Amino acid sequence: MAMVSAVAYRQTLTILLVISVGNKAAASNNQCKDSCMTHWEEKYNSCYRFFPEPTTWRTAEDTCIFFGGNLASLHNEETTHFLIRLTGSTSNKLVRSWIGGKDMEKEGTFVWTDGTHFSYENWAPSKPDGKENENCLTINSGEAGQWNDADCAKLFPYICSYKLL
Ligand SMILES: [Ca+2]
Ligand SMILES: [Ca+2]
Repeated sequence: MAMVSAVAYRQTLTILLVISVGNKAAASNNQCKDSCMTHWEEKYNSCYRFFPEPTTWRTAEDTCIFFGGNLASLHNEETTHFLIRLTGSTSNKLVRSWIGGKDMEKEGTFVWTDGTHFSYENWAPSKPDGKENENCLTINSGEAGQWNDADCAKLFPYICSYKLL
């Protein structure tokens, strides 16, 4: 178990290092925090970026934290439509992706990792259905934009966001 964790940790560091090197130029050109960094898109005063590389939910959240944000939280239909487009999803092609909802602390009580209020919900029919085995939220399951709880160890692309100051 300890070895598995160590390997996962090293993989995380490697991923972060690669992302870090790739974004260094972009970050240094964005001293002002009133616009989004290169590769990030603005919506409602937050910046969003889709990461297509499938990872575990925890690694995804850690990567988002590295960029000063969290996995995306959702609070309205407009942002849902925005994220459908950002992930390249259509009614015929669903790109199931991690977002920041979790219920591992208390089964059935979902919270957002960015600390915002969990009020808007967009579950696919008969979801959530995973009980204690599925404690992490994905978008684009069932229909585009709809949510499904998933095993946090599964590998999916993910969406990070951070708030503009
Ligand atoms: Ca659960
Ligand atoms: Ca499920």
